[in-house]
Amino acid sequence: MAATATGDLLARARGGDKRSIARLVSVVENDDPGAAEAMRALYPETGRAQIVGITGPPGGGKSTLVNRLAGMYRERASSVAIVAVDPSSPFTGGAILGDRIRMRERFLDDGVFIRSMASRGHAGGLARATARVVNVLDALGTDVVLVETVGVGQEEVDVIRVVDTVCLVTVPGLGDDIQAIKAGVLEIADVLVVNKADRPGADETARDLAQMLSLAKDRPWKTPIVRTSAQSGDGLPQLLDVIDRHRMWSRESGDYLERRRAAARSQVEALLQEALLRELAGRVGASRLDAAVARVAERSLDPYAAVEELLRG
Ligand SMILES: Nc1nc2c(ncn2[C@@H]2O[C@H](COP(=O)(O)OP(=O)(O)O)[C@@H](O)[C@H]2O)c(=O)[nH]1
Ligand SMILES: [Mg+2]
Repeated sequence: MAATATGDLLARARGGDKRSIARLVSVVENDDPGAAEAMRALYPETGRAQIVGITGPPGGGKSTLVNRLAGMYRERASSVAIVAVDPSSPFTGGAILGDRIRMRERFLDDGVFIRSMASRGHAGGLARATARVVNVLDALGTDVVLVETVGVGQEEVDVIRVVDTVCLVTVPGLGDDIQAIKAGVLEIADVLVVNKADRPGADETARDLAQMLSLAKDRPWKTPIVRTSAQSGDGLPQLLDVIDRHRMWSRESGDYLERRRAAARSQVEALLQEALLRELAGRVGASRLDAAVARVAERSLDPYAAVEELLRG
């Protein structure tokens, strides 16, 4: 996109034009031409939105919860955005599209912006694309950004790192699945949600989670466990309350700044890595690289020696 075109798009998006916001979000999400210029213009205005993450295994009721939360936040804020991220899907389709249509039906509300993202061809990975999208929404004055992501693996953990408060959603009777969640995600959860608490077994699940927390290493924030029924709305005010409490705690304790610093570091380091790799690849040259790779494949050179040789020039 030409510089003036990006400028025009920015101006319209800042003016609140929904189609321009959607367009701008796409440009930045896909790292299309104009993305760097847009980010440069918008970045100084980021840092104001409350960013809440909802993660957990599929089917736990995350989308239902996010819909409810969006409605509740809308009662006290003029603009709310939902970013639904599905790292397990190679394209935006299937379940997530269904979610989006259901959400659209619910929100004919102009104050709610909805975007779904899958892991299709994002420059620098889905986590960074999510960070860029959240930054744009933040800079455009969105009060609350809700990030929903299917969570179990590393990419999902990376996605959720962009938020201020991480809510991990489980359901009664997960049994061994709770053990699976434990590994990667439990330590980054700020709030544990036992959703579908209208079903039997919610108390046991809450107890299991409390026990797992007691075994985890001590952290200054004591992770609360909230029982909800996203369907009926039971427990939702309590969840909102706990998210607010975490926000206040993290601001007062400085945890918030630490997190933002870590996020900034990973963003800069990732870009630096890309830039260095590009520069080095240019210096080494494709033919020398190919020749070294061929020798490594033939076992006449080991990979370490190959790198040393290539860097020596
Ligand atoms: N019984 C019960 N069902 C729920 C609750 N919340 C969501 N569901 C249902 O669980 C299914 C999966 O919900 P969804 O929000 O799509 O889950 P997601 O995959 O985590 O986003 C849907 O059929 C929901 O209607 C709840 O609190 N209680
Ligand atoms: Mg969902």
